[in-house]
Amino acid sequence: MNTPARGRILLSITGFNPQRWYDLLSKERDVVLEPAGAEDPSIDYAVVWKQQPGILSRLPNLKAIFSIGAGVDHIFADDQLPDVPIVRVVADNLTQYMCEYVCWRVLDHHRQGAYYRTQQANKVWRDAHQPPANEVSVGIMGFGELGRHAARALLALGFSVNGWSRGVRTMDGVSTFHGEDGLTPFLNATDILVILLPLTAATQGIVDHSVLARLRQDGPLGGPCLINAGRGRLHKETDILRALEERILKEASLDVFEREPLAPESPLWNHPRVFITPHAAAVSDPAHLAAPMLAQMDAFERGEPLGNLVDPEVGY
Ligand code: NDP
Ligand code: OXD
Repeated sequence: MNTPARGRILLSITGFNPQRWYDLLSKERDVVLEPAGAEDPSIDYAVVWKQQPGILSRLPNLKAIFSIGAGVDHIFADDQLPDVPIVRVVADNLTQYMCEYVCWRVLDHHRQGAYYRTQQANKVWRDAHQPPANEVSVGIMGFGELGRHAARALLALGFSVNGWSRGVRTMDGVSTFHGEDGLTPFLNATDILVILLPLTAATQGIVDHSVLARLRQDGPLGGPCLINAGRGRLHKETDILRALEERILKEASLDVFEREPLAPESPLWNHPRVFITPHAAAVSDPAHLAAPMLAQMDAFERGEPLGNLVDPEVGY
């Protein structure tokens, strides 16, 4: 019996060098690196990060689109998408990175990292009041794959944890809230706000001044803190700066920005109470992600359903 040929892949990546993805995917399948492959009827799958708009709709036999990341806003930015399933990354390796980032930033705000860094620069020897973790509430806005894993790690560290999602989600030991009605009580009960939402039409710009103003102002840290590891266009940078100046926001850790890379003239760079990383909270490492992606294609060709599918109606 003849084994059917394995479907070919178009690799369409902008913003970074696709070579490592190419090398690993092409160990098992024929891979065409964009801009080659346009309109190629032999392409079955597209593996993408910020693909050129319109390119996917020109592939006549495309069967599925695979995002290189957990987020898929970069795919939906293309308004000519073909009607094929979109698979996103859900992987232990990526989840672990995000867990580490969230715990690192929460602990830094909790243990007064900014305060001690300033003191060190000035050779000052003075300890700050340190509340215990269980008096500090971390609120995770976006209680999905990444948010829920981060919640478990934060619970293990002893923090109080709140979660906010679109639909009803529950987790032992976590106070959960959902939807528009749940937002204010969630924010009012939060000292450290962690953003792990997807960027969609419903969430764009959601982290504005009014959200920051609703965070718990009389909590044990002397003011609320913000951590955004979701997407930059979820927040408004002018509102974050205003909230910092007004002291309704004590500190911020930002991994994502409205425009990336963050412009050199942004006042966020030099703000003493802002900690910046360059969209590096949980990087997609092909050494860990290419093999499961190829395995999904194999399973699909055996007639099994694709996993980790995105709902195009809601955009995540
Ligand atoms: P999931 O889809 O698993 O979770 C998304 C969560 O957000 C769900 O709880 C969902 O609610 C909630 N949500 C979505 N829309 C709304 C809304 N309108 N109102 C309230 N809640 C909403 O995604 P992941 O956890 O895997 O990833 C989250 C995001 O993290 C990605 O989309 C990406 O943007 C970002 N990311 C950033 C990285 C970085 O390096 N900085 C790396 C990886 C991801 P419900 O549970 O009800 O569906
Ligand atoms: C992702 C990212 O979405 O790295 O995975 O931002």
